[in-house]
Amino acid sequence: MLTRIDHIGIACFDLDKTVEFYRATYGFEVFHSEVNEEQGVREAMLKINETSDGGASYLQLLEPTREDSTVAKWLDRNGEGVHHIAFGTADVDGDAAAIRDKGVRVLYDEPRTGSMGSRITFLHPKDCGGVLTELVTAKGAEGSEDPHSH
Ligand code: MC0
Repeated sequence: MLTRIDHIGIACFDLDKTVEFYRATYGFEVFHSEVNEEQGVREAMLKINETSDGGASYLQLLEPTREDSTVAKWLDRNGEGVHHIAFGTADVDGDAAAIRDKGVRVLYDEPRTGSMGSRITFLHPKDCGGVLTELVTAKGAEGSEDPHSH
């Protein structure tokens, strides 16, 4: 079950500059940052709020680390802006399988590693009304994000 907006991914050319914009304009601080070599991104997670399923919602600022990364390609075409939306679930495998059964292309056979050790997969934007959509299970949250337990 998808129980929160886990994050909104925002692509930018200069991560440090963008982090400073979000800090100076809104007062959001960096909660976590990392490089994900597999995805070709350097990212900063800005925690916005905790959610009733025991998780949290973030803004995820993304800067490409190499020219052949998906985010570099997207920036080249579109410029900076909202790149994807991610829904949080306690069961990324089960939800991805159920969504695949509905005819939506799930991009990975097995979830890969996302921010903060999460397990992630993506749905093809062409099957989701033009929105690149990610499913996320936070590290250690498998089976624990029960929206009825709070
Ligand atoms: C591409 N398209 C998008 C899009 N990216 N539409 C909406 N939002 C996006 N972000 C559209 C293109 O405009 C194009 O439409 C069509 O999809 C094919 O795009 P393409 O770039 O020519 O083709 P592909 O197949 O090389 O790549 C598209 C695909 C790729 C979605 C498969 O970007 C992908 O694998 N994305 C998932 C991984 C990812 O994005 N990682 C970065 C975030 P037209 O109409 O021109 O045909 S990593 C992350 O977020 C992590 C670390 C985390 O959350 O923890």
